[in-house]
Amino acid sequence: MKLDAVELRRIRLPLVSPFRTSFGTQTARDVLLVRAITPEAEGWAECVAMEEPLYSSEYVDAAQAVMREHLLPRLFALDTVTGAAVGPALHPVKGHLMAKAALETAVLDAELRATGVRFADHLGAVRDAVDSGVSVGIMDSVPALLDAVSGYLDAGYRRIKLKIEPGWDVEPVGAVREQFGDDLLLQVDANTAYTLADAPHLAKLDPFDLLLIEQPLDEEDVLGHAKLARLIRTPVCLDESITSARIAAAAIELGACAIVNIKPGRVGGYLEARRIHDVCAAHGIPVWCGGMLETGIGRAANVALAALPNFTLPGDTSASDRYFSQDVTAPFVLEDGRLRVPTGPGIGVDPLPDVLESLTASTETISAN
Ligand code: OSB
Ligand code: MG
Repeated sequence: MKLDAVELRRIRLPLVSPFRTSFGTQTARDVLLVRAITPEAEGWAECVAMEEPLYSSEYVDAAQAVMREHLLPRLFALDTVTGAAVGPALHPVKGHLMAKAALETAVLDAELRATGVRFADHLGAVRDAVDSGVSVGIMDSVPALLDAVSGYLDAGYRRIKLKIEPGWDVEPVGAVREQFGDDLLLQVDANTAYTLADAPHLAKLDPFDLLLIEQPLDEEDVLGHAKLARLIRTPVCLDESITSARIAAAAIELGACAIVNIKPGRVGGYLEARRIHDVCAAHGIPVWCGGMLETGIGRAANVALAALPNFTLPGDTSASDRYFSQDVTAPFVLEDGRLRVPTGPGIGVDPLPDVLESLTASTETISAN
């Protein structure tokens, strides 16, 4: 396949409600969509880099710049391009995993659409629908949190994840456990807000029988997570720290995680995400699919990934209406607490042209030569 051009499109979508984490509050998404144009087919992907470098060092303006200045010239230099060829071609450029992931995914989508293969089948999916959880932001009060959780449970979500930070942890988690009972699948995500010195405090979450605590410590503190894991009963899950299959293998050997959150954007793409899935499976470590408040474009590919065999815990793969009043694709809807894996070739969804136009802030097309 020859890569003729790539369109980089920025769209802006309001969130249905503010999403507060330990690193900030988001009220809207500034999304970079990538469209790979080849003679045979077009492919789509969503870059998950956020507006500010608060979750990771990447941010959306930088992702667009590195694509334009450093990544796309390397892809255009290839005579033929395939999804599998993107990683090796971009390997000399350090970091920028979210930018690389979006380019690889767009090329892979074009390739799979051209050959009529579903993204899910290409990755090795074994299910046609995936269990959905929901990530619930930090709220102003415990009653407001109980209200929000109650609404999500009524909608059918199969697992609740509460964002926590110092000052919003033991009390709200205890209140949710108390209100909704012991059968509720419940977990927490600290987004690096604690230190190892907080271990005695985090041990106060032990009685709530959480599925896991996600990324309590700094992204570089893999050893700290291994030490923490010996001081608390709640299983430790890593998100920010896991940037490759190699790091995942090291973290597992060190005892730093009993569970892994896989986000394709964070690890450089779906092919590396699958390698992490395989490494974890080989070590008996369950995985689940994280999210970055994606539109339907990114969500479609995530749902395909979440259909792989070792994704045994519900993911942050929520329905479109949890995020947006109008998604850019046909909406993902909850069916008995699950999202259906798309059935068309490639990622199996297309942006709705009118919606896309109405949300577009800017478009840049970069061509070979
Ligand atoms: O840490 O998992 C996270 C959203 C943005 C950045 C980081 C995270 C999240 C979420 C929401 O928890 C997941 C989702 O519903 O997409
Ligand atoms: Mg997380």
